[in-house]
Amino acid sequence: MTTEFKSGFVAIIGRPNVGKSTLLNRIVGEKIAIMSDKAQTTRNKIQGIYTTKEAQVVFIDTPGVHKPKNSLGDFMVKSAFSALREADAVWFVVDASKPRGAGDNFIIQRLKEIQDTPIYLIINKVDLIDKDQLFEVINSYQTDAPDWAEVFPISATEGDNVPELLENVVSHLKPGPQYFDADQLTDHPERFVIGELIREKVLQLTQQEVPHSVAVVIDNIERGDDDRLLIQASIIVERPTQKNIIIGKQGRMIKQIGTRARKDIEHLLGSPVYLETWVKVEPNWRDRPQALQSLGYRPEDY
Ligand SMILES: Nc1nc2c(ncn2[C@@H]2O[C@H](COP(=O)(O)OP(=O)(O)OP(=O)(O)O)[C@@H](O)[C@H]2O)c(=O)[nH]1
Ligand SMILES: [Mg+2]
Repeated sequence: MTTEFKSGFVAIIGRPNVGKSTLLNRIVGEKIAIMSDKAQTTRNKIQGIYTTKEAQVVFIDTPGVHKPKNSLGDFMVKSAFSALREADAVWFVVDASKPRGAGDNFIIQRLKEIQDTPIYLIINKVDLIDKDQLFEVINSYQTDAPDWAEVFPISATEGDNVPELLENVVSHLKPGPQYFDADQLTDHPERFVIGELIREKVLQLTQQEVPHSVAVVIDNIERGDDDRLLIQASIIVERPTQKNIIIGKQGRMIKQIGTRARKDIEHLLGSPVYLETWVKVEPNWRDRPQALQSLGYRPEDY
């Protein structure tokens, strides 16, 4: 007897920095969504595709829900909530090492409006707490909350309980089509992932407002004579002072960003890469609709 193929969409939502993208990457087994210890790392919805012989799950990683301070932030939060509309199940991810806060409650209010879609409570970063604290953490999410379909304590970095979580979600899938090829890991083109990998290095190496003020555009990709891929990218910032920081003393910072990004891009593409970067100032781009549009933050993508 052959069993019918099953599929479905799972939205991953939560405050910034709780580990949503780390969880997505662990499930698909590749870095398709960038990660950092800075809040608001993810800016677009990113689909991560998990395929077996019997089933396909499309996970939708979303930007962390926060109080927007500019049009980019508005875009991010709207994108995050829009994923709920597409979902057959919702994973609400929280950080076990932080108390339930106003940000969690804001999302929970929205989750309470959802009907007929199972909502999982995923308590991430359990590696950071003592085992005997877990009960209290779980308890703190029981009042004034939806009826959780499942509660899963996990560690996205260590992998604890992630296979069990995945198995659980697959077991609840309904019969459905295979939306993507079995070897496809994300809905975004390579060009997007390459730009994100460069932005990840900026996030990891810079502080305060700089990481938030940066966007990356891939201007050109071509195969060189020596079989290396030549990739030309622009790093966009908002102010000349930020440009100086990105370039660094004697160009040391931009060199470090480039070296680290190149390694990741070579891993992604399986090809040697020559990466050329320019830093450009576009004042106030995070509040200019046209700039947002051209940098890939498009409301029609909600
Ligand atoms: N100790 C520990 N750290 C984790 C775990 N999961 C994620 N992190 C760390 O938490 C930080 C944030 O991870 P991300 O995956 O970027 O978080 P996010 O929820 O996608 O954040 P935004 O995109 O800003 O919404 C990174 O420094 C991760 O290494 C975990 O299970 N344990
Ligand atoms: Mg993220």
